[in-house]
Amino acid sequence: MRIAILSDIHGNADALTAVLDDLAGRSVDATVCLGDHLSGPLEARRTADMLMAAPIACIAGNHDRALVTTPRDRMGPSDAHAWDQLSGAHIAWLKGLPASLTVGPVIAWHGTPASDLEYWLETVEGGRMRLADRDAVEARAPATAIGPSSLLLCGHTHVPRIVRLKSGAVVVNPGSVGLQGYTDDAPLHVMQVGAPEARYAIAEQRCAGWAVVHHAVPYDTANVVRLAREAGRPEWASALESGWIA
Ligand SMILES: [Mn+2]
Repeated sequence: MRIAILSDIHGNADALTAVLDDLAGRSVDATVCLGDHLSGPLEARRTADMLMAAPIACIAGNHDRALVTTPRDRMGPSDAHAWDQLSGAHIAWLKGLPASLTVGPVIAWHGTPASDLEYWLETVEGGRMRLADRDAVEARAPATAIGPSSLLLCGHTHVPRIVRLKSGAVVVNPGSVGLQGYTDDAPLHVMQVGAPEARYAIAEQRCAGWAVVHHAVPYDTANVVRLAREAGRPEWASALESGWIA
């Protein structure tokens, strides 16, 4: 089995286009997308139209959940910007997204099995993100239904990683298609990849385990950087342009 893993597009239709073009030259059995598809100061409508038309199995992220559960006047700026572009059909699609999905030995979540807001493989410390301690990673894993050949997928943190559990199962975060840096609060921290390329991963099952390849796909960021600036989001513009938070 060979599976393409996308996550955290955040309305960046140009990055998604580059990833799908890159994928078109490779052969996979399935493509999954791990949520936070639309929120941000970019092109939510165009992104939703692309995802709804593509043979991609999508799950909901915390921002997708917020778009269908939070009143417009209580949304953050990223959710509100996306909401204003969406039609009833887009909202209906969002409402139908599951919180997790299983494809053979592959199980996908946005954050952890318990929460779409929790970081699985990272810990925030001193305002930065680092690889979580081994016990913390194990504690966040599902207690049942995984085995040594399981491939467990998560997104949400935008940090590409491969972590092997004591059970032999592998946890993969493909990184983010659309946004290579952000700041968040509670607690305040910065995430930055340090390069602007769109990220995704391909995992292939072999006798000895999963062979995982992380891809970094360059694309023309001029359009999304302009959109972020026009929306008054200089932090987004910086992350989109460079992968760093200025
Ligand atoms: Mn998220």
